[in-house]
Amino acid sequence: MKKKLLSVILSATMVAALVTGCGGGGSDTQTSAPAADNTTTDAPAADTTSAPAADTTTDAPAADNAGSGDLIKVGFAQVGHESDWRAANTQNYQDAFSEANGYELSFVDADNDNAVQLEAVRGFIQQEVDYICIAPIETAGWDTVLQEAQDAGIPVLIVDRSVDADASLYETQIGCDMVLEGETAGNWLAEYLDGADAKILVIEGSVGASATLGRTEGFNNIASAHSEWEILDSQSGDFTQAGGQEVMESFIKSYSDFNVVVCQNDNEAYGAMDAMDAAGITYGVDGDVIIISFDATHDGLQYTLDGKINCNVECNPLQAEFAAEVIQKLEAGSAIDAVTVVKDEAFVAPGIDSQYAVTMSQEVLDGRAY
Ligand code: GYE
Repeated sequence: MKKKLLSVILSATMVAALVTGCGGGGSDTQTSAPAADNTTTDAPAADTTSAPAADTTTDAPAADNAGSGDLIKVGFAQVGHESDWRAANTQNYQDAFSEANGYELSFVDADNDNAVQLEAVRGFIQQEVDYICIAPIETAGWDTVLQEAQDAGIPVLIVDRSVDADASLYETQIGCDMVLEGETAGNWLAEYLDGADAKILVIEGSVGASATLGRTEGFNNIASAHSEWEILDSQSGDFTQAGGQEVMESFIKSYSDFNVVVCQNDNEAYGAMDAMDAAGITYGVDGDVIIISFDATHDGLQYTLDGKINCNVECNPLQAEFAAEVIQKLEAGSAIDAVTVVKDEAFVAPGIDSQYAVTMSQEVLDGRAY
């Protein structure tokens, strides 16, 4: 199943897709819960996952070669296992790219190490997989290896985060609009504060990740229009709970006067809450400090429902169906969208009304699939 010719044809369709300015393709993710069994591996070495039960949660067109023994080989170079979001995203890929669905998935957990991720992609090229999905740890540094994949005739899908490489080096990009997420957080804060002063601490995600860069840019776009806001400090918590806790502990040592903490994912928020609990600082709707989080995973929304996180901006990790759909289109020789934007919502604690967010309820939480 070599893709050399197809890749050339696709470059033409990609240009057409870019010119028509596509985005989204109605990408409203409403998939049901992935299986609870999380098979994320820690091993950086390429690991061909065995097929989980034939339980697919995607709406993507069924692979017509399912069961024929002619599996489509997909290599997935995943960021790591830093967060609940990531675990849900990995599970979603393993479910969607199962043998029962017609795929042989080679999964590599790069453990947030750029060199390991580049090595994984080169391994997929050597294995002569049919498609490569990359969730890039950082935006930078992809040109050479993407060129190598293109030279080998292997189409690449950039998933979750984005790259700053030339778009002609990959087929498509699928993911959430991180700048919009940051702007939503900022717009909600402006609405909530209604002109009151803000002294803001930001716990950023991993350095150089598009999720970090985009959320920071979006939030700053709104903050710059509010002279009554001051961003006191901004440090990376690496999208982990331990990182969030560590950064918050150091913020608490350095700043005695703050009333907003922006955590760029839920796990960082859990760590920040632990640090504030230990220091006797109150937060949430009944506390002194407003907490904004991103991801809106199940546990993050539980904290939002409990009034501990004031506002939680979603990033939907259930994105594999879009990747599968693109691959099926490429298999069929059909045109694909250059960019698929996975849509997000935002959620606020009970008692808060917002034009930017849904007020949390038990019903919303019960409907959460990840
Ligand atoms: O917000 C964070 C994860 O790239 C959108 O990565 C993703 C981010 C997500 O570690 O929890």
